[in-house]
Amino acid sequence: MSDPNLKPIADKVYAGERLSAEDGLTLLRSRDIWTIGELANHVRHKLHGKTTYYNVNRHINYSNICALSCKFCEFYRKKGQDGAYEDSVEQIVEHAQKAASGGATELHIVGGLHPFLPFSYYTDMLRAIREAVPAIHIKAFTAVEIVHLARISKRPNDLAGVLSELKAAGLGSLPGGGAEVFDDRVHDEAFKGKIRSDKWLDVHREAHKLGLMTNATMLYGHIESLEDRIHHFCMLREAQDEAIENGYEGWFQTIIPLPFFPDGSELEHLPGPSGLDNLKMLAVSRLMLDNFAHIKSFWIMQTLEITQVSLDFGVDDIDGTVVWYDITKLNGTADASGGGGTHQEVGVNELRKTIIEAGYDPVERDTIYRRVERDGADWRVVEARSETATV
Ligand code: V47
Repeated sequence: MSDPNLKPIADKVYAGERLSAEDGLTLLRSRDIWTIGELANHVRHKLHGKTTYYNVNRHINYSNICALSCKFCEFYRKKGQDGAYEDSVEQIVEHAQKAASGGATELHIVGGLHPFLPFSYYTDMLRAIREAVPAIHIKAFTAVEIVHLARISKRPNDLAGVLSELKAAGLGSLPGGGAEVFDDRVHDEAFKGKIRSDKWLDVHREAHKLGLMTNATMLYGHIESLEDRIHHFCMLREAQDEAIENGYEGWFQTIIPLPFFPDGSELEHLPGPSGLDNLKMLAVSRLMLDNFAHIKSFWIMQTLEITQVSLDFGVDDIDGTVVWYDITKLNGTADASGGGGTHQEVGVNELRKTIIEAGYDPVERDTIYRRVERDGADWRVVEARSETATV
């Protein structure tokens, strides 16, 4: 241990005690990446041993037209602007059918806050997918979109009603997007107009009460401080405590820390986080979120290489085969066309190889972490979901 400040924190981790916000800050300020990794790895092994989860999924970004203009976002366009698009329900069903015939167990569907599409577009989309490909899990709409849907369906205060209607139409769970960083200063500077943390957490609370599982994210490495990052972890941990203590039927399954990609955004002048920062954030997520079962690396943003190393730094979960991704564009080798673009796909064999090479055991899961057995594009769930939030 090269940083003696980490000794009392290590004692707590080995004793299974909860870390304080101060501890979190000490970890983020420390340059002793190996000790931080070792501590996170200890917790990871205690919870999951050598198991590393991955899933076969497809991301669908149904429209990039957005009423908001978040400074960190290179994805949004205004209606009529060059590059703006919106998929019809038929086009989305086509994507879903392709995904299903390729063996996907999950569709991850999100888009901008479209100013003109009616609420029925969203329920029609869910119903049409459900009818065309009944076995596939639909994880869709961030909390930001849910609040938008509540507004356009003229019931801004009835989040439970909106979520129930979406659930009845086929919604299976909520993704973790749109959380950004839970801080009002950062909110007002970088994504003013978007919902604040209280609303984001309200949506997830209502979803949990309805038995919908949800995920969480944090977008870091832009204008937030280290204190803001820790505050974000603490708010998520509290919200998860609430779900557990009240026996809600849903809860947070995983956090996906998202490193900021500056290219093409209004914050392009910022450098974005380094590989070391990324590893540290994944590890500190594992250490601070003691009531979250999983820490997920989204390889699209972390790269497959950092993802592989991160399995020794607290990560037990990798998203996924992905296929197409519009929100950030890689200029690396993952693009099938050889350049930057939105086709970002990794095959199951490559994902498994990445995990095995790192010394871990790959386990395919569905969206709610049940084990999946696969024969090519055919798959079936072979294990029931674990009953508690942390295992
Ligand atoms: O909400 C936007 C972020 C999120 C940029 O729930 C950016 O399983 C980096 O939430 N640089 C969408 N990030 C991605 C997301 C996600 C991904 C994988 C799995 C899950 C899950 C959720 O991407 C947005 C926003 O926070 N984002 N712009 C950017 N320039």
